Formats: sequence, C-alpha cells, structure tokens
Amino acid sequence: MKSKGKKSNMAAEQTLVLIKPDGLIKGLTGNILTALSDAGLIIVGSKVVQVTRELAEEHYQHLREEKFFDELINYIMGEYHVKRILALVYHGENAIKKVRKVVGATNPEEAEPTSIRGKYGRITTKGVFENVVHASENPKEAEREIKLWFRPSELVHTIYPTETKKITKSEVFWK
Ligand code: IDP
Ligand code: MG
Repeated sequence: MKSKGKKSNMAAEQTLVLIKPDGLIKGLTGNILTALSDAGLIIVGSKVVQVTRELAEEHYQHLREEKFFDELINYIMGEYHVKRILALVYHGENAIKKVRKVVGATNPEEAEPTSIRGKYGRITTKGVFENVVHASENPKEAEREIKLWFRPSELVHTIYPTETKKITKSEVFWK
C-alpha cells in the first residue's frame, strides 16, 4: 500500500559488515568505509577479529552443503591473505538494503562496477568469490550474525533485547 507523502515509520535496522581478509591485505579498509559512508548510517560497533574455524562455520552454516564451502571457510579464516577481518555493525533506517546496495552482488563479475565488490572483488582460479566484504542479507540473518560476532557491551546502541547476568570469571587486565 502506498502512503502519500507520509514519512515511513520503519524502525532502524542494524546490519553486520565484515571487511574480509582480502580487503584488509589489499589496504582497502579506507576505501570500503568511505563507500559505506554514502549509505548515511552510523557505526555502532567495530573490532578486529581472528576468525576461528568454529566462528567461520557458524557464520556460513547455511552454505554447509555447497561445494565451495571448505574454500570459503579457509578464505574467511585468512588462509589465503591475512588472519584477521574487521567486523562492523551499521545502524540506521533500512540499513540492511542500503549496505547491500553499496556492497554489490555476491559474484564480483556480476556486481555493479561502481559497487565495492564490482570495484575490488575477483574470482580465483579455484572458483572462490573473493568479494572483499560481507553484509547481512535480511533482518533475520542480521540479528543472528550480530549476536554471533558481538556482545551487547561491544555496541554503543543495541536494538535487540538484552539481559543482565551476574558472572564470576577471570579477565585479563593491563599489568
Ligand atoms: P553474500 O555474501 O552476497 O550474502 P552468500 O550466498 O551468503 O552471498 O555467500 C557467502 C559467500 O560465499 C560469498 O560472499 C562468497 O564469498 C562465497 N560464495 C557464494 N557463492 C559462491 C559461489 O558460487 N562460488 C564461490 N564462492 C561463493
Ligand atoms: Mg549471505
């Protein structure tokens, strides 16, 4: 249904972006963040992560049956480039679609030439889509992924319910 001149009351979304190991090793972080700033969203969390096999397999669980799965896990773990990624959470209205638009299609050869993947992605001779960034596909996936990669305390603003639990555990402090 179309609403005439009425402002959308859509709630703000959050979406997970990962600058993948190829993006980091190629020094594309600045270019990628600049391109993403066109979406007019705000960053509510960011961190550098060394991706474990467990995290990689959980993140890409929906692709477990694909023939490229093992290569994909190696790729995101940094086996071909560098063993880290930059994880970010973007927040704002329609954040998921806006970021996917700037990021471009999964296959870098099919991505808009002006999109991040169109500009910087490639397909290796082994058939891995080295497409420089990950971006959540839909609200359900965004929630699952943000909760997988970040704790509530690592975000300056949360949109999913949280609870406070008392825990006793050892933590590392500066000496
Ligand atoms: P997306 O990253 O655009 O959401 P997904 O289908 O979720 O695309 O796939 C996750 C990642 O797996 C892609 O970003 C890409 O790196 C890799 N991938 C997806 N499809 C293929 C393929 O057909 N061949 C090789 N790698 C692929
Ligand atoms: Mg996906």
